[in-house]
Amino acid sequence: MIRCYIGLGSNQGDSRAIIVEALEMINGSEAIEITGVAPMYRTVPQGYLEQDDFINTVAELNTTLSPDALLSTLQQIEIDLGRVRTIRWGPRTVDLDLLLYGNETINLPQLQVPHPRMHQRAFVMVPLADLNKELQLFGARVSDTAKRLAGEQGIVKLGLMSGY
Ligand code: A4P
Ligand code: MG
Repeated sequence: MIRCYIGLGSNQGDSRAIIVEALEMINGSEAIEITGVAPMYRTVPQGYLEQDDFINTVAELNTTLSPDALLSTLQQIEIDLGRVRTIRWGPRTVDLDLLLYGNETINLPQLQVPHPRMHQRAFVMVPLADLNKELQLFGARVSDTAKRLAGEQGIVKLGLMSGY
C-alpha cells in the first residue's frame, strides 16, 4: 500500500458537488481507498487570473496502483466529469493532480511527483497541512509553508467534508 495525496480543484459548474462526485469516483476505483479529505476552500486563481475563484481540497489515499496507473485513473475521472482542456491554467470542471506518491520522486514526461508547483500554492499546501501536520516537503514543514502562503494568496475555508 502506498500513501498518496491528490489535489482537487474546480471553478466551473457546481464545483462543490463536482468535487464530491470526483471523490466518490476515486474511492470507488479499483485498488484505491480514500483515508481522509481536507475541508473545502474557496481560492483566488493562481497563474491565469482572469477566471472565477476555485474550490479546492486535498484527499489522502492508499493504493496498490503504480504511479502511471493512478494518473490514468485520475485522468479518466476528469474526462468522465466533462473536463474540456482549453487554456493552460484556465477554467476547468475538475482538475485532479497527483501531489505525492509515498516518498517517491518521479520525473517522467507525463508525470512529475512531488507536483512541481505544489509548494508555491496555498490552495494545495493549506488543505494538505490539514491532513498531515508532520509532513516535510522540499526541506520545510508543510504546515509552516501553508501558514506563510495563506497570508499571501486569497484562501477561505468553507467547511468540513463529511463521509471520509
Ligand atoms: N502531469 C505531470 N505531473 C502531474 C501530476 N503530478 N499530476 C501532466 C497530474 N498531472 C501531471 O495537466 C497537464 C499535464 O500534466 C497532464 O497531461 C499530465 O500528464 P492538465 O491537468 O491537463 O493541465 P493543467 O492542470 O491546466 O496544467 P497544470 O500544469 O497541471 O496546471 P496546474 O499546475 O495543475 O495548475 N488556482 C487556484 N486557486 N486553484 C487551482 O486549482 N489550478 C491551476 C492548474 C492553476 N491555478 C489554480 C488552480
Ligand atoms: Mg493539472
